[in-house]
Amino acid sequence: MSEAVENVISSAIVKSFSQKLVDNLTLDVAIVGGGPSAMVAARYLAEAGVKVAVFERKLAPGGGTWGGGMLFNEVVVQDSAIEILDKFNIRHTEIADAKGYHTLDSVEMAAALIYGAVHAGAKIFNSVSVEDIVFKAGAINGLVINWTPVERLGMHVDPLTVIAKAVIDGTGHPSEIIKLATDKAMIQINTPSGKIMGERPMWVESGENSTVENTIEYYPGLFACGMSANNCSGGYRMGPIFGGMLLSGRKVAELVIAKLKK
Ligand code: 48F
Repeated sequence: MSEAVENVISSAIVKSFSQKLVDNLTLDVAIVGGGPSAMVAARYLAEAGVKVAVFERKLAPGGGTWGGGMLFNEVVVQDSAIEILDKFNIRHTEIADAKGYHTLDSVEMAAALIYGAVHAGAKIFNSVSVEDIVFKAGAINGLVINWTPVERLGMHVDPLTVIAKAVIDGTGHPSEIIKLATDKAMIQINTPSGKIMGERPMWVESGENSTVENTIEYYPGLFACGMSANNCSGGYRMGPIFGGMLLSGRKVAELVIAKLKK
């Protein structure tokens, strides 16, 4: 090796990352946010042969999974979503006096969801913030992205773009992408008011069901999953129970796959 090993390493990283980014500038599906619902969606989409990438603002994908309930790093999942946990090889223990509900280690869950999505073929771009949508002639065409440190430091640096046939808002409680679409593109979304209805207070059973029900196409080519969907349609919050998130991720993948087939 004539070149210094330091340069071999640097050059390999720059080339390999650049290739990965170039390969993912045109996608079937762009997912914003790397929370639990998004990771499940990414895996199901990738397994169906869909070209999908996730753009996550933070250094570590996983969203609200890591911290469990109030930093006690355990979460709860109910029977209806156990087959998704099993698919990702996430271990769980049924609660002795609450049949149908299981506890599991939130760090194991976050790690397994990320691993499962990546190994199925989804690409994750971490430390990348989505700051806008590409909106042409009334249609959602993709995302406007920039490095999170650029966003955080308020640096005056122009972004790059990613083109996609479908966009999934998996940004959690704030529904950042749908908010951008309603505020800046001034579109009416698929809710009774045509606007984001806003998340309601805690009601576990209702929130768990509505998270899945509210996982819909909000505008042609623009879907929401997880807490973003609940915020859009005015569902209740549910705290550290995650079955609804997992089922929402699977549902949004099914909806997008059906749409892409049309
Ligand atoms: O909120 P989050 O974990 O998404 P989720 O799949 O799951 C919600 C649960 O974690 C929990 C809950 C369950 O009972 O209520 O809160 O709905 O993760 C959302 C991710 O999106 C990222 C953010 O950093 C987080 O990791 N995110 C948000 N806005 C952007 C973004 C953006 N503009 N660009 C990139 N990533």
